[in-house]
Amino acid sequence: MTDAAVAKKTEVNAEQDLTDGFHLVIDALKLNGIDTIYAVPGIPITDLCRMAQGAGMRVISFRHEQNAGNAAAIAGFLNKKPGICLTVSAPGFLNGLTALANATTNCFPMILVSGSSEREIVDLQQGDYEEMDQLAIAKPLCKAAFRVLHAQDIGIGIARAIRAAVSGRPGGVYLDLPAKLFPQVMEADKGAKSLVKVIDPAPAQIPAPAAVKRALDVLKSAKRPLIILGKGAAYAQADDAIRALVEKSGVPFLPMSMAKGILPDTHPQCAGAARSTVLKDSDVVMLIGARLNWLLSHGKGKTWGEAPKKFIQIDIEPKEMDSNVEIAAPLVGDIGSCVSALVDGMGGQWPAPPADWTKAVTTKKDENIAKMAPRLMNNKSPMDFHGALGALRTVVKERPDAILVNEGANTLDLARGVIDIYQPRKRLDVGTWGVMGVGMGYAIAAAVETGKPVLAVEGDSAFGFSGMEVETICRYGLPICIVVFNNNGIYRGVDTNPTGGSDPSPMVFVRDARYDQMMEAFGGAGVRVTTPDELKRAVDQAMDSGKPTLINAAIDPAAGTESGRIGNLNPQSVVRKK
Ligand code: ADP
Ligand code: TPW
Ligand code: MG
Repeated sequence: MTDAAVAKKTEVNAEQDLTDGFHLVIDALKLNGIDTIYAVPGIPITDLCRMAQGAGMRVISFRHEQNAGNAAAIAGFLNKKPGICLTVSAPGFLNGLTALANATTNCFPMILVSGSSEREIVDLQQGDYEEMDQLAIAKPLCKAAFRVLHAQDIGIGIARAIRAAVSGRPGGVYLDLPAKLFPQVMEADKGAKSLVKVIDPAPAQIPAPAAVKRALDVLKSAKRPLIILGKGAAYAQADDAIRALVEKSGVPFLPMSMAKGILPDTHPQCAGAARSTVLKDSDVVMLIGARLNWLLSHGKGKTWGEAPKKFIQIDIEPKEMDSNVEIAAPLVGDIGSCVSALVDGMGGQWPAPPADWTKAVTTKKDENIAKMAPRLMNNKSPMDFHGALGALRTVVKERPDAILVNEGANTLDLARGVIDIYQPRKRLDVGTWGVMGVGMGYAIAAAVETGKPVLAVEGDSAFGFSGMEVETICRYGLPICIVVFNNNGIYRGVDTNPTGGSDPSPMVFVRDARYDQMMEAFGGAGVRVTTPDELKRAVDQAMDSGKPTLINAAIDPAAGTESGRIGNLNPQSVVRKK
């Protein structure tokens, strides 16, 4: 057909036998079971947002792309299928890119779909509207990056993006869709045939039997074994197999932050409250979906003590093995398959670890829990972190199916230790980068994807990075309760300007800021509390009502410590003049 004939046909007969790039993108996503898009609309994807909603997809429209991107990333983590973030070109794309890079770093599957300007103009750098070579910029920050130039390639492009995001080690994928693609018209039946339903997007990766045997031999040789569960284990959704392995082996387990709840923190074998002891004194450590990165002190040094260690590591990414120390028994495969193979290989009877080890761990853990208990029960005003967290710990105990989102420094590090988690994938936080700004994006996606109540525990600084999304929360009426730990600043609210000048210290904010009024501005509920009892009552009420709520919790500005629990990574001047 000539262009003129196509145009005529479009007008007359659009419904019956023509389709275009807009429809094909939507149809391709839907065909692959993707029903939600996290977006900020604008040229050239405005109509795509509108039409996706028209086609029955959930389109959650954000105030900033970074938050939409974080939402897509955590949706990917929760669902084991890529979350979709949709942005406009150059600035919108760049705003989404931080989230794409963060998703890749954390092994969360997401696809950043960005509209882009006209290729011919971009490549000659002739100054198009929002001109940028987005594909080239995205490439080093994600697992894979693709561009689709022709409507008939949309199906393949989306299929490749989905498979790249979820197969092997999951991660971020960039998909570049130039403005000109969307109105490209094609015959509807040809369009439908061009779509691809991805078959088995994340195929099982079965470990070799010899590798399974090697791992079991090393485990059996242990006098002081330890299992470390990472967020890869939470992602894998192999909860029953993991529980079987832990319980059959009798080995103490230590959950990394987002792996808390795969087995409840109150499980008798949980060694969370004896972390330093088990890291230092163990002799065989089985890592399941956890990397030996900075969060585990790279598997060496003081944290890991003098005792020689042997590591068994389960990971889908072969290159992860020996990344920091020698891995005595690498087990490459998907966690479900690897853990099931281990359980099968253990047979009917498996020797319990030496009782002196398990007893030592339990004793240490009970001691630490007992030491902490009175601090969590204090009802001081202004609150310290422990008093406030003691109240929230009870809330989560009473509402184990709620999802906890957590960011900040003291607010993060202390909450991680204090608040027990009882079910898998119920704790979402700053992850591998320790990044601030994931809070509202994660909270929104958690509510949208699961329909469960969300409790977001936020440092006042952390909250500020994505705080404008309270409007989004109110607009969609999401059951999210935000608690801002308001200590007037980053780490603490007591720093002063060393020169005595009128500028405040870079570490402090407006004193006693009314974050609660931000929520009220958009029709949600805002509450200010000053004691743990008030805090508990306010959170209970918010969670019972399901209404968007922000609780401004006044925390003693002097209570926190510099950098929370990772002060050791914070370089400080030794020749400070002021
Ligand atoms: P944490 O921060 O909790 O210690 P990491 O993000 O460092 O966890 O590690 C997660 C690991 O899990 C990554 O190395 C990733 O390759 C791995 N992983 C993710 N999904 C799977 C899976 N389905 N099977 C096996 N390994 C996985
Ligand atoms: C994207 C650096 C780490 S923690 C933090 C910042 C700015 C805020 C700590 O203050 P908060 O918590 O949230 O009030 P609290 O309870 O200790 O007072 N930019 C990014 N990521 C990081 N990690 C930083 C800056 C940082
Ligand atoms: Mg603070």
